[in-house]
Amino acid sequence: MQLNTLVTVLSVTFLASTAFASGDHAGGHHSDAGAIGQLGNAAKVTRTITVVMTDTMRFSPAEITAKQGETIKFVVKNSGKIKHEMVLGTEKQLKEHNEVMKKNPEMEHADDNMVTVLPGNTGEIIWQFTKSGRVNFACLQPGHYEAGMKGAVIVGGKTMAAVPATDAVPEKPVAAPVASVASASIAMTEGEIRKIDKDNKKITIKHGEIKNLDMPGMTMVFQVKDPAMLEALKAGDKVMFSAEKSAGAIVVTAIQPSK
Ligand SMILES: [Cu+2]
Repeated sequence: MQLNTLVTVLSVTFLASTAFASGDHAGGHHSDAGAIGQLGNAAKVTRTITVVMTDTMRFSPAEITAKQGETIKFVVKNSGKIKHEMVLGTEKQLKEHNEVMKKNPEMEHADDNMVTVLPGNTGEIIWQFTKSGRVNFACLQPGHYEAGMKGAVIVGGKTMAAVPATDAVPEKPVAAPVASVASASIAMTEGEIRKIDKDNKKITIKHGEIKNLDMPGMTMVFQVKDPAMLEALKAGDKVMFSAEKSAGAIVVTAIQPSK
């Protein structure tokens, strides 16, 4: 039965991939990036800023000013001995995200507005600050945000107080898709494939809320239960999938094209 299901899923997926090949790839309905700006174009970078992260739970510099519309390349250096990350967001987004990290410490992010950096390494974020106001950043490794590992980018000439805290994260969960092909107990989540890594049996999906994991929409790297699941998939495909925690990882257990 498993095999039959898989074969069906794969063949349907193949047809769907073809259909979507030149289709739209907006898929922005779960994006919470709009409130803080957007992924920057490397060709439009006007300034490079090095941000150092330390085990004293600080960013240096912790306050950065930017012009509205400016695209900044952050070179993010981890000078400590433990893992750190820089995540851009509104304060509300960062707090929500911090709670999700506590519940799912095994999760691996791949959103454009963040970079996780191992000790001694350097990462990069290219970000365009499209709105004036305050864009916060923080390290969401467990306990680091609470310890004060945060900072802000002040965009434009307006004072911080003059800018209302806008936030695109929906208060109410988006209606859950009806479970169909996968196990009846786990609802399927909608998503768009960003990257496929066959060698490491991993798939990066920009996804909606994953109810069974109590996780809001974001872009994440998942393991796959069976590498054969990746065969007919490619970046840009819209899918429905289910994911579960298993052996310290978050694993995609079923995936199919969405209509
Ligand atoms: Cu940290």
